[in-house]
Amino acid sequence: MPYVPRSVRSPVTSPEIAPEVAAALAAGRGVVALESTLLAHGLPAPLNRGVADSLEAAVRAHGAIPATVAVLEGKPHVGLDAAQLDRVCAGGLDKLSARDLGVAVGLGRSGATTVAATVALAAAAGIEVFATGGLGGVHRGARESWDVSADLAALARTAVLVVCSGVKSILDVATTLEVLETESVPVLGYRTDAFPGFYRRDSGNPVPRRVDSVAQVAAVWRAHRVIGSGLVLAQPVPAADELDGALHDRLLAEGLAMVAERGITGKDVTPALLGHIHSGSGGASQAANLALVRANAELAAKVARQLAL
Ligand code: PSU
Ligand code: MN
Repeated sequence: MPYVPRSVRSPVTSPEIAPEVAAALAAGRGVVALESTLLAHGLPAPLNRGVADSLEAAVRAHGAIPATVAVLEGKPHVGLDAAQLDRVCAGGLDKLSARDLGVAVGLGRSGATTVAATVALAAAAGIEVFATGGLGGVHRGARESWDVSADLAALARTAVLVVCSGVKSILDVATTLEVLETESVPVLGYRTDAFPGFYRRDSGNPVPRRVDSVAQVAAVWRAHRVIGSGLVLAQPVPAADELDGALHDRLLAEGLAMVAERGITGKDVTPALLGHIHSGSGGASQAANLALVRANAELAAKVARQLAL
């Protein structure tokens, strides 16, 4: 972060690191950061609590240590215990983007962290691999609304490798890819030539570069990370869990109309759209969401392990 005197310290740059995570970092083992907004604001309770466990288990199963991130009573945490995960999944937490971290600390609030906030805290803790579902990006209609996720700005200034299933299909995907190019964020397709569309395997856009092995990912990351920007490693939802295309397009169109009609803006847009798709698809979109996040956590663990070799 530029123009800040080195003597200035804050919990935002010195988060509380769980003992197991601190030990893994000290030993040079692979660690994967996980965000909490997808749990608290992207999925309903009590489903989200099981997802929290299954993501952490997926990371462990592939030889890395998970570190779920949140702010509790004004304290940023990297790595949560079971009771803290209960708290995150119980509801009522703020949705914290990067700009909200200082506000939450200063006012003693509790909140789940978005991609933008999570990568800031993960980087502060010394973690460079992160897994999520779908990145935030440029919203449809952003030419009027100026609604562009802070996730993009965070990737522009943070050296972190984000494993995701592309950007959320509720967004203007082509424009989001343009912004990632402008911000010097490389985009790699993992065993795909098509940039994934979150619930769908193909967003209709090509990936700038395809990779087929974790060793290739690690080689690119080792060379890129000194630049200071992040990297997107995009993996499509498993084929068996992909949401039906016609159903997806119908629910998305309905959701966009509902958001416009109700005047929903700002940070409430994404949860409202995901909620509409989840409730309208009879569980199919949730199944897709769970499958893709779990697969991303697994791939992130493999990358973190490779980087720790
Ligand atoms: N991935 C998911 N579900 C989610 C998100 C990602 O599978 O809910 C969250 C992430 O936390 C991401 C946020 O940072 O959506 C983007 O919100 P916004 O568009 O308001 O920036
Ligand atoms: Mn927004």
